[in-house]
Amino acid sequence: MSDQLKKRIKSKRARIAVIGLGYVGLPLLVNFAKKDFPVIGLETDQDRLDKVKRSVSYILDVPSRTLKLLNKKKRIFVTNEFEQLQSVDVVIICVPTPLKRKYTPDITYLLEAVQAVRRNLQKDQLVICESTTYPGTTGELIKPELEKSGLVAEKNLYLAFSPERIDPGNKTYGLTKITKIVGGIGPKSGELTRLLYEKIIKKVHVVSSARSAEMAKLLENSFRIINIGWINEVAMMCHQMGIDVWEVIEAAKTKPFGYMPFYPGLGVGGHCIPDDPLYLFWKARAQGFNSRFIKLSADVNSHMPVYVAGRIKDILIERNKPIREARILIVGVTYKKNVKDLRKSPSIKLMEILQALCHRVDYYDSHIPFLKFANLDMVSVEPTFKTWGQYDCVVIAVDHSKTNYGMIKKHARLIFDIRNVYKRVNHPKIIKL
Ligand code: SAJ
Repeated sequence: MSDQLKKRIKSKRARIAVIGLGYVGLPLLVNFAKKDFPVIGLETDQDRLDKVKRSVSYILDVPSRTLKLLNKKKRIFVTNEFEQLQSVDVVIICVPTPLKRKYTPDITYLLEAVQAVRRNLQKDQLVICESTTYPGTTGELIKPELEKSGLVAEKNLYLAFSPERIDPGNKTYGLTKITKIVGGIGPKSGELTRLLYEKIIKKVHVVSSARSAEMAKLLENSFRIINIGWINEVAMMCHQMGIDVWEVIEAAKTKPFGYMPFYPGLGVGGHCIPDDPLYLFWKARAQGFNSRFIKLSADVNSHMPVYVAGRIKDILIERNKPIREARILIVGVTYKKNVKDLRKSPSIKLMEILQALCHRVDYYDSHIPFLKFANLDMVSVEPTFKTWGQYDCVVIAVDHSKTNYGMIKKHARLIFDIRNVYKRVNHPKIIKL
């Protein structure tokens, strides 16, 4: 193993480059800088580079004041010049891994990042991939690409996979409090990676290979998509059977072991849960295994906006209001509560469906003052007491904590509560999922 690199990591003199300054990369860069490592952020988005330099955070979990402090101390340096990779000891890749089509990975960003690393690779560098990807990526794609440089993994090149586990907006579990899984392409790479992350994260869990680390991440996220799909199916089942699914969930939660609550809604949004499990589905199928659970849960979840639109139509018909004459207000358009992120938001899908069915669809979300997304170009309505009564149905789609649900309940004519914000309220004008 490179004793020199080991010493530099242990003494926190190792220069660390983070490629991709999004919700994973920026917190990582900041936490290494806080521990006095020399760090450099590589980012292709000029707006992000400008904002970091001006100490203006665009990531919920990184306060602007943290950037200001680190910039003042000249602890962070960001650039789009990938040649800077020639001067570092460690490179951590944190780029997006979206889907190309419904069940097909798009590793374009990852491949571009790895090729940039290869073009600037130096002897005894440690390269770590944090981007969620299918089992085998590190060994089958990243290793061969980097070895085109002539360097050899575990000899004069070190390579590992360590999945990001950020939960955006989670105030309890920030990056340094979430156990870090590490899987080296070999034992030397694993050991160097363990030493590195132990400098900023309380617990590091080392597994035998990069593939195990890649798979562990996908197990975590598939666990979520499957259980969310299941509870959404239970919600539809309970409605058909005249049972209150929310009461049933609260009852099941009283079991102190062997049960973990999930909640129905419009399906899954965000940068991870809709996509990551399908990386596993794709790879498993390529290796001859068809994961029915992943595909089924992805289909159930993506069906929810259609199901909810159908419920809205039924609710209005019961009140002699044809949906084509109806004015609908969607409250909450982000992909989950208390985050300012629209990526793959199911609320957007619901609004697109309703726009084709209703006379008018508006939205209110205090986090999103205006919406230019997909083929929507809208402005959030003002949350005045006059607003809510102007609509035939107000749909609570995302349960942001800041929304004034009391005012909505007082002035709205009809409410379709998808997230059970009115859990203790029994009123004929409040209909639940
Ligand atoms: N959702 C439900 N019902 C639930 C839980 C979630 O409908 O009971 C929906 C949310 O509204 C959202 C989607 O699922 O649209 C994903 O929610 P999430 O809570 O999984 O949050 P993400 O995608 O921002 O972050 C997740 C992490 N969250 C948690 O573990 C709580 C974690 O799975 C990963 O660290 C992260 O994805 C990632 O980066 O992979």
